[in-house]
Amino acid sequence: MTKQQDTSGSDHFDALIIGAGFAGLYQLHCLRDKLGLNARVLEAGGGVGGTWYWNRYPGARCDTESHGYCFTFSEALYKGWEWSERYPEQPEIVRYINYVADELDLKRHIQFETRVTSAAWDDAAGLWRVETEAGESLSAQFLVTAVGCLSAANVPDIPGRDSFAGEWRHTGNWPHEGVDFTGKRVGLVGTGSTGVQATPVIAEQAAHLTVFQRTPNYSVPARNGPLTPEFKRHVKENAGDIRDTMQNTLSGHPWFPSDRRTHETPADERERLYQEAWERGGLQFRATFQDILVDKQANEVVADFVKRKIEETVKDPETARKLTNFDHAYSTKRPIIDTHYFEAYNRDNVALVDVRSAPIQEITADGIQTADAFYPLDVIVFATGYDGVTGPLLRLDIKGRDGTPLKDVWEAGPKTYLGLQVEGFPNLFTITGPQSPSVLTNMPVAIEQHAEWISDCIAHMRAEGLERIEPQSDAAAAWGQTVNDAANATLLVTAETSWYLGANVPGKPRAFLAYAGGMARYREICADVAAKNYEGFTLA
Ligand code: N01
Repeated sequence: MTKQQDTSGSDHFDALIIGAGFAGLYQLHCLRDKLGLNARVLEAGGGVGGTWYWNRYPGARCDTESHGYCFTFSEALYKGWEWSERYPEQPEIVRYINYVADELDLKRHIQFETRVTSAAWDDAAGLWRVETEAGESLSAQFLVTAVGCLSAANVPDIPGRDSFAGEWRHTGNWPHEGVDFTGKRVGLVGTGSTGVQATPVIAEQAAHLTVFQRTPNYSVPARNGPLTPEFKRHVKENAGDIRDTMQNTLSGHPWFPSDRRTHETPADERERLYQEAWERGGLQFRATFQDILVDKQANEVVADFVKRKIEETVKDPETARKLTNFDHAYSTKRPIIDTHYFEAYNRDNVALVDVRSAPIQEITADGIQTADAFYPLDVIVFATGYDGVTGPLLRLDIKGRDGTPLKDVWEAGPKTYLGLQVEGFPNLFTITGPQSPSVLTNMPVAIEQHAEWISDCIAHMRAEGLERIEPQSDAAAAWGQTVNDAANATLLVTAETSWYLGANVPGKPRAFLAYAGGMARYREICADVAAKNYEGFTLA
């Protein structure tokens, strides 16, 4: 592709894509190889992988089963890769993403170690002007963010944090060389998906591990293990069916939820079904009955089952009590699966500290001081999550028409149309953006649908000689209502401490961040909008 420049002398592209994870790679393939656009990916990291490039913490593994955690748009690509375990570990996922990038010859159009520091819409020129940390200025007609939903780390601003004499790390920005816990007293703050994965692995190596828990979480055994040759063959022979299932189910996972209702099923039968699901393990546990996220009493049945399992596993009754002192209904925060998390508390070198009843007050040079005790530490691991979904977009410092910052438009929470575009920000597309199914689904499925929709939209614009697209006010407002209605129809909004509601970041507006109506329904809505000549968008 020949190099182009705009009138200000900046390198100019048809499309700039920010991020080289699953989303950025597939978007580049769609725009460059299907539409023939001059496209470039800008990536802050030194390699492909996005969240998996940065999240190298001990125990980092995907919760989606490996045969569903990959691209399905190309059967050859799908069949050309073989996963080794039921849930892929971080290094294997990075190898997979490199396999995709190499097979599709994508790396030559990815600019690594390039952090975008701002992006501003130039209305007169009809293009996006993008600045990088290294001082480079680029421009493009289309700007696509592929920055992931969980890439802006939430490091708690605890007094004294930076006076800690030992090493502290956030799990989302883990050193490539790893952290050696041998002989160390380790403090782990946070018990979400990440803390639950890291706990048993750190416990194996550290002299002592203290887990600081603010909110207890439900978790179900993952039951990871190597894939059998029969299963690998089954996956290759049924690639098409697996893809169909993922595209037509609520969550984008390679299974359909049961259509059973809790209170139409006798109690002993429910217990048997939950026991079977527990033994099978994995996220599919929550799909044993169809009503656990909409019926409070049905949810109490499953919550009680999980609570009993934890109580049976954890030997110390006081620790078990702290681990089951739930403040939310089952699965209303991101459901967790684990490998020997609760068992880790039976080890002599692991202790649980409840920082809800006795909050962390400060970090000193030697450890963590809570309201009722001091814990001497050599290493602190913050598994404290992310400024989810909106955070990665807001830190790009995006300015739309008239220089309006995105953060002003989203002051009271995100406003989008279909989670794909924002009014006042022409030609900006947000892959798995706020108010799309994003974090409620299996990510590669959501990413494929978004990247294809964006690519089809740009193809349509090119074919029709159109240069700009942005949402209409009414359509965006109606979509906001649809998103709220979908969330309010579930128990998801009752989890007061959920990052789905932005509750984990001080000062973040309270708004449900994703479309909860299901991936299959969302796919239909987006297809319908496109079929109706991009209804709700203004194209000029
Ligand atoms: O983060 P989280 P995460 N003092 O926000 C606590 C995805 N993921 O990194 O609940 C003390 O869930 C906080 O407490 P509370 C997945 O979507 C996927 O674990 O706010 N504690 C909570 O316990 C997941 O949901 C995979 O009261 C503080 C924890 O830190 C998302 O990433 C693996 C605190 C944060 O939990 C985020 O998961 C891992 C403070 N000041 C993650 N601030 C796989 O697919 C926060 N906490 C495998």
